[in-house]
Amino acid sequence: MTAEQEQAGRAKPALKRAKKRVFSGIQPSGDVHLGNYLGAVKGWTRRQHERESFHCIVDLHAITVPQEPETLRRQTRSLAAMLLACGLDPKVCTLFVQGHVSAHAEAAWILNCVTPLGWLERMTQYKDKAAKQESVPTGLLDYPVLMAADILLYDADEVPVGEDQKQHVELTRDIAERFNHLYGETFVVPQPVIPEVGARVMGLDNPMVKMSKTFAHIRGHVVRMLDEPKEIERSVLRAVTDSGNEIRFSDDPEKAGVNNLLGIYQVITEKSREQTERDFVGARGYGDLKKRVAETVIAELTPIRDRYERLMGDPAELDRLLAIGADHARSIASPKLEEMKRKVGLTTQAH
Ligand code: ATP
Ligand code: LTN
Repeated sequence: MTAEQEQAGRAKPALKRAKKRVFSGIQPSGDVHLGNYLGAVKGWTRRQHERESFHCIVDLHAITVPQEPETLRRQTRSLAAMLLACGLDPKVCTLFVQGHVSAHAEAAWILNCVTPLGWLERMTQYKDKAAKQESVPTGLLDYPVLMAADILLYDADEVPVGEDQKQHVELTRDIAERFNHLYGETFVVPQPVIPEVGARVMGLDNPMVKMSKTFAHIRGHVVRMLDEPKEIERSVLRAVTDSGNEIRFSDDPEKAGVNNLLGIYQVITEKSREQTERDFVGARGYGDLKKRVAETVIAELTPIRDRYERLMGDPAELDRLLAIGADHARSIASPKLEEMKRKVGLTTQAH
């Protein structure tokens, strides 16, 4: 390493801001489900007033697996309406579409050039998704570098995600540290923020796998945010449990189904673990538990569905809000990208 690079690698004090900055993303790759909501989106809405928040609809990530263009377009707008319906307030936070801010793709290219291939090949999500494809697009392998670009362009302090994304945020930290070391202090090294409950909502049909858009076609796997109350009731009442009748939290894999239902109830009601268990003292078996959970989910999702329908009635207004979000995002991302280019030598002027 040159003396200049060594000098550049010394730590710079963390940025001082009035509020911590948060960045998170969600793919417009299918219907939003209870796992996305409880593991990520509900927390975003709760914290948006205490943090300077950026929430991004990551369409460039969505195309790492095949997408029908018209469907992708529709889902992008629909996801924007859903996030607003869940409570993200465009006057308080920044909501935008990743592909509308070209800095993300440019920054990803620069970060690609400092990311060893072996780091990407180790990612468990890549291994899982690649195993399901006959021909693996390069973008699928590169997915976490684009995610690092998303986060680092905004100097985010915190990245609120479900448990499945923790490895990607850790990789982002490694990439940030490597770039800082090679080119001088440039990026804030972000922290993953994983909720204590709800970080891994499991499939109702199989409590050993995480609830996922990928399995949404399997009947009874997900509760979609837009499911009708009858459908929600049917899925929850059919949820796989065990042959016992004890309603309590447990790490026992046998009790994963009951644990999942209690977790869903706890995140929605915002009660403690003890209070949650107390609510089911005297319940008559899992039938009562499921009925109560179904009612709780329906009560939470019904107003969201109503707001979603209203928002989808005015697509021009949705597009206007997304354009404002992208303008603001660009005002932060563009100077950061310029700084990256300068550090790497991609501009003719060093200062
Ligand atoms: P896919 O399963 O197709 O990869 P996904 O359902 O995981 O998609 P994403 O858009 O990748 O959806 O994730 C959006 C957010 O929801 C992320 O923060 C992710 O960690 C979180 N999330 C996804 N599934 C769950 C789940 N089952 N429990 C808790 N959080 C989840
Ligand atoms: N990979 C994430 C989506 C995502 C994201 C981000 C999350 C893309 N960019 C930046 C947090 C921060 C997922 O949820 N599957």
